[in-house]
Amino acid sequence: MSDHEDQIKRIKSQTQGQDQFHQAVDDVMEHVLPFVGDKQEYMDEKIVERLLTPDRVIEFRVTWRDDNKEIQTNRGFRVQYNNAIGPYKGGLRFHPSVTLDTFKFLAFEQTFKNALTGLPMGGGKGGSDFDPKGKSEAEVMRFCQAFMMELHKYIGPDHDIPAGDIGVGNREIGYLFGAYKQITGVHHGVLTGKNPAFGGSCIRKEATGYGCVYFLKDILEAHDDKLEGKRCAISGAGNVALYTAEKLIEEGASVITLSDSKGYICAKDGISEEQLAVIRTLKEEKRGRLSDLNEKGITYHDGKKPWQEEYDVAIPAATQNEVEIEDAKNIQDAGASVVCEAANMPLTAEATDFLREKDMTIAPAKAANAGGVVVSGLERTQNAQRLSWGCRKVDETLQRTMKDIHDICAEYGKSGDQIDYIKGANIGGFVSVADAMKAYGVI
Ligand code: NDP
Ligand code: 2IT
Repeated sequence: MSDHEDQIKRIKSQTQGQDQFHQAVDDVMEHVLPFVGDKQEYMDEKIVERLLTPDRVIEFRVTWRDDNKEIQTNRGFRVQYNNAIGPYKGGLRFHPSVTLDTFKFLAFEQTFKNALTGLPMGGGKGGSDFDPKGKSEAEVMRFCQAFMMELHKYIGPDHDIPAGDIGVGNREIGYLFGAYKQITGVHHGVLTGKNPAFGGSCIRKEATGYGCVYFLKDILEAHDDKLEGKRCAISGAGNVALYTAEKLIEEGASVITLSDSKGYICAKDGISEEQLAVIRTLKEEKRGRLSDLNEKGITYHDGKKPWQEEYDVAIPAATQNEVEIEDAKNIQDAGASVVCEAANMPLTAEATDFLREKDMTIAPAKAANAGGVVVSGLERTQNAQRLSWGCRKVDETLQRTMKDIHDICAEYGKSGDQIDYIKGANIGGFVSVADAMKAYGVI
């Protein structure tokens, strides 16, 4: 066993139960270890060993009062994983299932994703086991204020800049930013994903989904293929799924499915623009369920995932490990040739291995969904400049950056006349972080 494998084994035994973190580490190290093996400078500097532990983990209590005047207590987290390239940057997730493991895996992934963007951003992630579902507006607001009462001590525009993720959208960012401003008295770019009315960037809301579609287009072009006419199955019906769907339809592809945690909808001939607008109102404004939808040509499938339909491209956009081995087999049977990971780590390790063996092109999350953090980076730039850019400038920069990320993946992932995007993203992200760490010496 090599030194590195020994270190990974040691870290895993010291962090038992953090299975998602281990899965993310294994995914990256599968490609990074052979790459660093013959590079003395990375070996001498013990870069891999240093990257196995976050810079710091912050865990705190959030106490607030619900509408019945009862006191509620939740757990809050911020994992500041690595700030070699720039201040910690990454979203906040509010979901009842989260643990420290969730945030460690997400912050580890974010470190390499942010490096791929070429923007000066380190990796972090945080959030709470608070469940916004079924809570009143006033409860969500009070929770966000209580959460920020503690979080504000650890963040800042040159230190750590959170944004949204599952359960944290425009509304929550508004409450969080309002609380930060009230506590500190300062109005600056400490959060991204803000409403454009008070410092947010045009296209940030759409950016992850749009970026995913731009990346998919780049992949298809590299394979002498095109997006127009492709049938796409999407899981999820949140921020990322909805704006992926919007851009796909705009580009002439068809969106066959969307899903939420209770079931999926299917439109054999594709969801129309008008139907998507209805779905957006249902999910974004009414916070309803897909089962409430009543649209011609759209069927609802309770308790099922969308992968058994027929399509060319699978786009998991809900959550981690949602595509299990049986789903991977369905994706293969569906006749798909590309899986574009819009969610973070949406495939189990087993599902990834199965699809790689079948020569499926997999666009890994740290490249394919980087569009969100790219526009977050541009929001920081605009805030620092005290300017607000036009939508076209942001969108063009997003498209160009997704193409640059594609080219980094192609450079480091070339294998014969194929591109291994997972390998390319892992090594490409690692090299940037490792080179910065090397320059700082032993700290
Ligand atoms: P949202 O909260 O807007 O939507 C999440 C969607 O995923 C909902 O449809 C939700 O269904 C579904 N979902 C969540 N958890 C589960 C679960 N455990 N099982 C099944 N379905 C689930 O989140 P986003 O769209 O922002 O995030 C989706 C994914 O994209 C996440 O992996 C996130 O980390 C990633 N991502 C997000 C970015 C962003 O800018 N927002 C940027 C890059 C990546 P239901 O409503 O029923 O819970
Ligand atoms: O996973 C992600 O990249 C995000 N949730 C967005 C992070 C950000 O800082 O915009």
